[in-house]
Order: sequence, then structure tokens, then C-alpha cells
Amino acid sequence: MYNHQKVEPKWQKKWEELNLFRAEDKSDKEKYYVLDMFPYPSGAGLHVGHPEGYTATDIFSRYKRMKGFNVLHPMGWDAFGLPAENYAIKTGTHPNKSTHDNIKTFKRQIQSLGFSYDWEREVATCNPDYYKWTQWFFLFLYKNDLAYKKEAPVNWCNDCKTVLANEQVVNGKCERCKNEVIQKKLAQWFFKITDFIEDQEGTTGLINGLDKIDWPESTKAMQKNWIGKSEGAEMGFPVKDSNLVIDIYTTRPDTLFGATYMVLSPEHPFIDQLVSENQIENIKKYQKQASKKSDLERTELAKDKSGVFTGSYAINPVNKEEIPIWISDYVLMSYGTGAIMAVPAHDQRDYEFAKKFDLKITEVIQGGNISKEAFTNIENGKMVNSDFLNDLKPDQAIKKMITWLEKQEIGKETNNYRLRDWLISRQRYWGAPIPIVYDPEGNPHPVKEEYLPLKVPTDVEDYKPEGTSPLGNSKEYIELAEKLYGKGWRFEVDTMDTFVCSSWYFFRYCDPQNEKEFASKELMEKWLPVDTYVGGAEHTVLHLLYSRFFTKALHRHGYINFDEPFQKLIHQGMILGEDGEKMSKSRGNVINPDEIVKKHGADSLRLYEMFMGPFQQMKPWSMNGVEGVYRFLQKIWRLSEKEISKDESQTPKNIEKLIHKTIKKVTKDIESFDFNTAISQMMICANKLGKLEKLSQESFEKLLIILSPFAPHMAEEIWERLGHTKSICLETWPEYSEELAQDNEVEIAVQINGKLRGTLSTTISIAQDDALTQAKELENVQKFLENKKIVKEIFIPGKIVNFVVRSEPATGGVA
Ligand code: ANZ
Repeated sequence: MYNHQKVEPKWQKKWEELNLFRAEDKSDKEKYYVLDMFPYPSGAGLHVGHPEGYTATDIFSRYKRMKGFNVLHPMGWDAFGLPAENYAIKTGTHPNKSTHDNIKTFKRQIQSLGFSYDWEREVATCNPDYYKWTQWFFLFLYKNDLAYKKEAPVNWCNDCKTVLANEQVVNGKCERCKNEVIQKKLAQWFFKITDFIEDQEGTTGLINGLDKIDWPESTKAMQKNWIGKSEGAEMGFPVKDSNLVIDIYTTRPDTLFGATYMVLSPEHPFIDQLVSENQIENIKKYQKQASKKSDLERTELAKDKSGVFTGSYAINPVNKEEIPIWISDYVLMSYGTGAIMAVPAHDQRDYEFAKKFDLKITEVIQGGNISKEAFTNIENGKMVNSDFLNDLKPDQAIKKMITWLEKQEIGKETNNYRLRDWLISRQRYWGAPIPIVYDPEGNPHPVKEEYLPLKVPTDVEDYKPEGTSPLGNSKEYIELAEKLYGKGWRFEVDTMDTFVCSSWYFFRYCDPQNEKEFASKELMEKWLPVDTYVGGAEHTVLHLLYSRFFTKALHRHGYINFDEPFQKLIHQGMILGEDGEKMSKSRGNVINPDEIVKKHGADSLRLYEMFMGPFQQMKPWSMNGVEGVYRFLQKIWRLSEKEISKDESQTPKNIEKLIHKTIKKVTKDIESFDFNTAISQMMICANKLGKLEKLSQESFEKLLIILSPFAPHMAEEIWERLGHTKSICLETWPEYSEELAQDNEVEIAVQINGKLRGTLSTTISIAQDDALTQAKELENVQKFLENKKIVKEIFIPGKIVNFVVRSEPATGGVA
């Protein structure tokens, strides 16, 4: 009997002793970097979703090593973050302790699955020797004018008591705790990610870079959409009886003749100068109301329009018409210029606003019915009431108008983006401190590099943030600042968003012990970019965008010679509970991997997770499925107990063909991450081998080698029993012969008058005569041909034989 509880730890220990999975910095072999998204070591331990991705990359890494590559396959911990603090608040355990306890549990669980990580490269983002370099990155960006502090309305979560990046607000709610996010004005630190949207100084931008990487199209589309490039024009509208000029951004300069009023965002800086005496009260009241709403609420299409007239007018530069200037919350200060020209005939929001406040509507594109609604279809229609644009199509008119604006020097072609700079300061304890120090006048200065790491102070007892960071309560921190810089100097008390820590960990794996640099140029350029990156799809606009930004910043400043971090990206599909619902504690449908490992073994868990369905699709857990792969492994074990012959010439031809076919299928399927079909092919193969009296050693060993990335413990154990003294991991991946792997066995249906009467197992190339003869010999077919006359014989190669028959006239009498 195979005893997984004994065999699995035995091999895990051996692999570690032999250091088999170490990535060699110096090696003649071609490099290959296989990366997992490193986990956040939560208190709940590993769930079955983790091993899904990790098994896939493990199979792939083991396969690549056997194919002769020098594989870098590391693992680490994304270890700063809110839950550790919340846990500390609840239990009084210091976040450092609980985090390291959790890491220990995670590591034990991961190791119990036999993954082939190079543990010498392990990193944890909460360790000072790691976050020293996170702080270095902050300074690198700061010194290159890519990090700045700014007072701005920010997203504030009242539950987490911290600000959030735009990417962390989902439908107006906090991505983590689902609490409503409100707007607050605070001075915060930002990274200039927007500086990398377009190509610049030889570095491909965040948009164009997507064209050169092999990522799921849906993920690329989501990033593009998040960046939200919009092409249009910026132009100035002079204010009547004033020398103010209001700049607006529009994607539809073609509609300028239809601009019948203007709208400013309630936060627009010109408002005080525009508002007439009698409107001051109304405007103030309106501004106050608007400040309480989130951008999402304000821009909702369906919302009832509201606004106030300022009392001032602007001049439409193209027809010199005087148009009223309003304020309304549907115009955001954070987009474009914070002001718009309103074209009610061709923009639905403007239309509703104009209807509500009885403002003029001028049609400039013919084709709709503007007495009912705005005509927004840009493709069908022709310009009217637009002087030099008349009769043009809108897209032609856009170009012509831009030329006109540029010639008059009142406007120019401009792009706008939805992407904002990345807000990275957090008012929390358990994160990398921002390496900034303020002089007694309050001016910021970068902390000197020699003082890094600026450590998380240990004397903070109250982790609960009350709007300002808990680091502000540390005496230790104040003393250190005064010791290093002098009286009255204070460190910044905010910490960095944990996504900063995870934006560069794949660099550190290349050179994890380096004390002088975050990683040497030489080693980064040796290992990177990551060849295959596997992880969930939930980070499309967070981690995956931020990592690209960091890579591009390093590239622009000469640190590395590549500007995309992840060449190929694959998302695993989510594993649901047995009830088909998302696994959650409250539903009670969570599967604990430890229990599976104990009862069925790590190999069974690995195999099952790869067999349960297509890797990239969502799929429900099934305990029966686990039993199924468990039985398959038992079958493999029983094969090893059969008589095994070294005489290869005894192997039947069809078995030789089957082995080649299996190698081919498994090879191709691993390359394309179609692990489930690779496993079913190995199952077919094992079933056929199980029917033989005797196995040929060579055939069986080939099957074992290709099974070994999937079920490495059992493969090793059998390998050893077959008399090998070196690990199966050191074997070369078997080759297959294309000719032998050809699937040329077919089943031909034999019909009589279109009814199935038998099947013929034969080769695809069988000649018509032979097929007909063999078909007639089938017992059941003979029965139906009795006393019949064949009037027609039909043969479709590889598919069908059909006999059209008629009853024989009764025989007997002499004609
Ligand atoms: C005139 C116009 C006429 C517009 C028309 C649209 C249709 P995207 O595609 O998202 O970039 N806009 C500009 N700045 C705004 C702001 N700060 N808040 C709210 N709306 C703003 O949208 C650009 C369009 O959104 C701009 O083009 C402007 O309205 C509006 F038939 O200008 B348009």
C-alpha cells in the first residue's frame, strides 16, 4: 500500500537537502522566470484557491527544468496590511508577531504541498531588510520629481480610518470593508503614475506597452479602460466684461456652434470672481451640498440635474453669442479643466439640464429628434447651423474645428485621461514608513539614504487610527528624528499603501540578499522580465498597473533595460464551494487544504485542483472528484507492482504509440496550461497499461517522468523503487515521435439502410475494399445481411460504411 503520509514528507525533506530547486545566478542554461502572486499571510491560513495557481506554476517550473532551463521560481509574503492591525486591536498581539506567526503557518502549508520554490530567495515585505528598499523606491521617485505631497479631496473610509487610492474604491465603496467611501480634503503623498501613460524618452507608456505583452485581452482592456484615454480639444471662453478666460475640455469641438451655456464645477477657482451679488448665497449653499457627494454620485447619468446660475456670461468664440455660466455638480473638478461648454442638443446630461432650467437648445447635427432627446450618434448625421462646418460629417468637423481653433490661438488638440496619480499615504501603523522628515518650519526633506530603513516604531500601543497615523504617538519616533536631525524635526507619520511594497518584489527575488541595492542591474537583467506570471484577475488595475509603473520609472532612469515586468500573464479561475457559491466562512463551504493533504495526500490535492476543470475558468469543488484522482494515483502505484520487463522489443506497437501520444499531449497541454486534459490523457494511458500482463520499464518510466510535475512525491517513490538513485527531477523531459503520436486508429460505423448495426476498429488509411469486406464479416452485420440483396455500398473513409439492401425475392420455384 502506498502511504502518502510517510512518502510525501520524505521527499520534501530530500528535495530540500539536495537543494534541487535553486535558481543559479551563474549558469549556461537559458533562464526562465515563473512567478506566483505572493500571498498575504492572513490569519485564516491557506485556502484551496492558493494551491490552484501554485500547483500550476509548480508543474510548469518542474517541466521547464526537465526541458533544460535554469528556472527561477520564488515565493514570499506580502506582509504589511490592515488585517494585522485590526487583529492587534482585537487581541493585543503586536502585528509583527501575528504576521510572523501567520507566515510560519502559510509556509508550513505551502511546503506540505511539495512546491519546488527556491526558498533561499524568500522575502517578506514587513522585514526591515526589505522595506528599506521600499523606502528607497519612495526616495528614488521623490528625487526624480515623481512623488509629491498635495492637498486634495481624497477617498476616505470611515471604517478603516484611512484614505484609499481610486483603485481601491469599488462602486463608491471601500474595496476591503465595503463601507461607503466619503470625500475629505487632506494633504497626502502621490506617485506620478500619470507621467507614464504615453511613450516618453524611449520608455513605452502604460497604454502602448500593452501591445507587446502576452496578457489576457480582458485584462488589457480593463487597464486601458481604467487609464481612460479621451481625445479632444481644450479651448478658452472669454468672460463678458472681464479679462477672465474659462478653459474647457471637450471631445466634441464639432459642436461648438451649439454651445449655449457653460457649466463650472462647484469647486472651480473662478467662481468667487464670477458670482453676482444676488447669487452669492445660493452658490455657497450649493457648493456645500456638492462637497458631500462622491464623484460617482455626481456623475450618475440617471440623477436629477441640479445647479445654480452665477450671474455672469461668457462669449462663445465662434459665433460671439453671450451664454450664461452656471455651476453644477455633474461637472467634476478632477477631470479636464473642471469646466465645460454645454451642448444640450447633443449631450444627454446637458440636455436634461437645459430642459430643467429652460436654457437654449441649438441643433448643430441633423439626424435626430431633439424635441425629444439629445442626438448623440456621431456616425450618422451632418453639421447644420454651423457656418464653415455645415454639411460636413461630425468627424470631419472635429478636425476642421481644431485647425480653426489652433489658427485663432484659442484652443488646441488635447488628450485627457481618467487615470489619476496614485495616492500612497495611509494613516495606519502596519506599513512601510514614508521616509520624509519635516524641519521645524514644516518643510519636507527626504530622509538620508544612510538612515534607511526608517523602522516602524515599536512603542505604539494604540493602533487605532483616529484620522491621523498611529506613528504620531510614538515617542521613540520623535526622539529618533531629533537625534538624527535636530530639535523640532519630525518624521512623516503616514505609512505607504501596501501596494507600494508589492510593486517591486519580483525585482528583489533576483538578488534578495543585496545590501547595497534593491537588486543589481546585472541580476535583474539576467532574470527579468518575468516569463510567466500567474495570479487572480482581481488585481488588474491595482498591482498589475502599479508594477508596470515602477518598471517604467526604473527604465526611464536607466536602472534596467526592459520596460514591461511580466511578459506573459495567466489568471486562474476561482474555485467555488461544493454548493457552487464563493467559499466563505459565513457560508460554511470552505475547504481546508490541510485536511485533504492529510487524508488523500498532497499529490491528490495537486492533481485534483488541476483536473477539476479548465485552469482559467471558475469551477466548484467536489469531494468525489478528489476521490477520483486518489484512485487514479492508486492505479499508478499498482502499475509499479506489476511485472516489469527491461526488454523493450516486447512492447506491443499500440502501447508504444500510446506512450508517444501521451507525451505529446501532456507536453502541449503543459505549455498552454491545459492541465485537466493532460491529466485525462495520463488516465487513459494508465488504464491501458493496467490491462497488460507485463509492463516495459521504458514505457512506464516515460509515463512517470511526465507525471512527476503533477504528482512529484509518488513519482519519486516509484522511481526509487525501480532502482534509480538520482531524483526524477533531474531527468530530461521525454521526446516523442510525431509519427508514432499520430492518432490513426478509428472506429468506423457500419450501417444497414442507415441504421447502426456494428462498428469496425481499424486504421484510418484502410482501403475501401478491405473496409467493406471486414464490415461484412461482423457478426451482427451478417445477421442483417441474410437473405438481402446489397444494392449499393457506401464508404466514407474514417467514418462510415453503409449498405443499402433490399429483400431477395423468394427463391424456390424454377423460373
Ligand atoms: C461638449 C460636448 C458636446 C461634449 C457633446 C460631449 C458631447 P470623456 O469622453 O469622458 O472624456 N466633460 C469635460 N470635462 C468634464 C468634467 N470635468 N466633468 C464632467 N464632464 C466633463 O468626456 C468628455 C466630455 O465630457 C466633454 O465633451 C465634456 O462634454 C464633458 F455633444 O463637451 B463635451
